[in-house]
Amino acid sequence: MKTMILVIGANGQVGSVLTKALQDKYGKENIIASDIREREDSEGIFEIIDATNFDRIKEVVIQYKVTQIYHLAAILSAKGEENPLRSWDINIKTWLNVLEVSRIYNIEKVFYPSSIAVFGTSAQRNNTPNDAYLDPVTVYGISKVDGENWAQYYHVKYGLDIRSIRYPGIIGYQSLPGGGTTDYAVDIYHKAVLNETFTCFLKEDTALPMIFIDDAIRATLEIMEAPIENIKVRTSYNIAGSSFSPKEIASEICELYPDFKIEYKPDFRQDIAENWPKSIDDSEAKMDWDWKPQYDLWSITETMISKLIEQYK
Ligand code: AKB
Repeated sequence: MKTMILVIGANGQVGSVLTKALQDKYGKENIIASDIREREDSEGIFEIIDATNFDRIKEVVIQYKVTQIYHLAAILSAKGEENPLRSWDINIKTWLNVLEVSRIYNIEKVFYPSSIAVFGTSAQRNNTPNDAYLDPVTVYGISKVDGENWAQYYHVKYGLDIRSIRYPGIIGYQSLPGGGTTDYAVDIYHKAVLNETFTCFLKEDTALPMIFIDDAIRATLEIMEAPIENIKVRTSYNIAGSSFSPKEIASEICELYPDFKIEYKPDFRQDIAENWPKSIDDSEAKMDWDWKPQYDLWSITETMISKLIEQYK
């Protein structure tokens, strides 16, 4: 059957870059980007979908004879704490709608993004293993643990081929993330290029797992292309890029911008970060589908700065 891919949440930090990567790989005519509103610069097929509406997802799946769904819509960790019940409702309802549509219309493959936010107070914080005990401290984290378990349930009970990655904080230049705890690691580069002082909402030595957008997108495409027998974890796979603190990013930025200034004003996001891993053990992803990151802190910094200089010209 012809591959037709529906991307839900195509306007977000991952969705926008992933949609382009899928268009390059499968052809623009085979990718349906969707979100609650259309982006001015969107190219190719676009459909408005509010993923809390089951019938709307169903309509698009039938209209385009969709064979794969990437479900990227979610409210992230920091934003989610503003209205926990609403965040829960959106994160879980949209996912259950996607799972049900996929079951009923025999979708071949589904992608579900999980997060390092699934880990909480009980997991070891250095080199956190894939199968650590999960007791998250944010509503976003709770919804991702739940989402992973629903993925496994639909796989075991209905044979749905759902593949999932626990993304670290994603650093990219194409769009600004919204509402995450790791977002400072994107904003900091914008401030550096604009020659502005950066006020960081985390303490200087708060290390978190991060990944460059190119690695995150490549990991997503690779797990989705891996032979089915290689996918042994049906909740979600840890993947690691590189781990670092605000102070470490600032010191790399100073190599390129010696006058760069950072000040620290930790807020409620510090508590979230303190319950997340400092670094991640991704040996299962490496073993099962050959995952390998390519970017370290220095290559992320060089690429972010040169791309942002272009953008701000
Ligand atoms: C967030 O900070 O909430 C996200 C994530 C780690 O999933 N970037």
